[in-house]
Amino acid sequence: MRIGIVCYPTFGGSGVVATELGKALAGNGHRIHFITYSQPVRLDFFSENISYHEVTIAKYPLFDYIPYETALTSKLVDVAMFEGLDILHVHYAIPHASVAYMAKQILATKGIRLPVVTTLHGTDITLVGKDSSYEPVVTFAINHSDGVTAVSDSLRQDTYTNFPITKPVEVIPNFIDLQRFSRRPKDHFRKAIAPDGERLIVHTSNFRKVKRVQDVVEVFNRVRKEIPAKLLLIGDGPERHHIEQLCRDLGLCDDIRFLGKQELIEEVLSISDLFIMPSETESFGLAALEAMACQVPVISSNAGGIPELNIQGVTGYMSPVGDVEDMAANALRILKSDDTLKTFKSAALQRASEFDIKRILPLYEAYYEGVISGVLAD
Ligand code: GMT
Repeated sequence: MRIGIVCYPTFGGSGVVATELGKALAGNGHRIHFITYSQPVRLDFFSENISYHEVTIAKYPLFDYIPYETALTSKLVDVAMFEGLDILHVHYAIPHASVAYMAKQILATKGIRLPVVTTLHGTDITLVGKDSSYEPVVTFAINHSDGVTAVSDSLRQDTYTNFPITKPVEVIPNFIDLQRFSRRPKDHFRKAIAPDGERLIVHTSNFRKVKRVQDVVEVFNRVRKEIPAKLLLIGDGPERHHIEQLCRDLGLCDDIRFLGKQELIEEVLSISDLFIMPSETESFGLAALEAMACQVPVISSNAGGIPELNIQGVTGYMSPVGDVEDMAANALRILKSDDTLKTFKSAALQRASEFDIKRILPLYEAYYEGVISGVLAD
């Protein structure tokens, strides 16, 4: 198939899923065209089956706001016509689903059919999308996509709750490349960070409010009072300044490292003992899946789709959002004994293997085929 992929090219979960999916599809012989405003961060290798089309935007003094949607629509029309796309897959509803609809209508006037699949990722439904400033467009665009997928059953339910959706929503979960995300021997790295054998706790996110990074620090503070431990915070975002201040206020600066955005995240996960994800909402929790694939058990909230990944008492523990006391008690249950930690580590990997990209890729391929053949069309 000749497949166009539109996504945010950043470190965000939806961009990572879109890029990894495109790479895997290319590996299976499909011809992939990424259409984004900059090169996706995970598009880090050359393949004869992958092309990257940059959306360039002509600036004009009249524009206080750059009309990105118009430029993206024009680019989609151009790529679809020139490359003969069979299907267009857009990730994150805003603004990609409505842009895709517009491109599809323009192509229809030229006698070209371009089926569109929209994948809902999370905050496009649970947070931003349901705001009245976006809702009518998001509803229309979802209802007029030829196929709609959500990354968890929880997100599927949220979609029906938050929007008057008439389209069937297919659940295709996030996935993991177990070749890349596997525990590697990195003892020298571990010794440098935890020289006295301290337990290593890790959190990765975009440091937005919804991630509740302050809870990570509060949990760590309680754990550290009981056992020697260090915390690694990976990523960057609007809340980082407040979190740094909290670490200072709690006197934790010597035991917490802010590592910023990391491309080789699997290397940090390889030396970690516990991952904390206390999110307010989380449609799936790709960051937790990446940790589990590297044999890192997960202490999380029970928000959104997390219970579809993290198994209570097996791969980690879940607590109500904001319950840092319970999260800390659960973290200590796992970390206090080497044997318990070992059992949780191996269960985490076993669970992650169920989301192996080799299992999920055929689901997308079959779904595309259904959409192209018209089986799933209105
Ligand atoms: O929250 C993020 O990290 C970014 C966000 C996105 O759409 O870029 O991630 C969402 O999509 C991921 C991939 O499908 C999911 O694994 C995340 O759970 C989801 N984030 C939220 O729902 C908050």
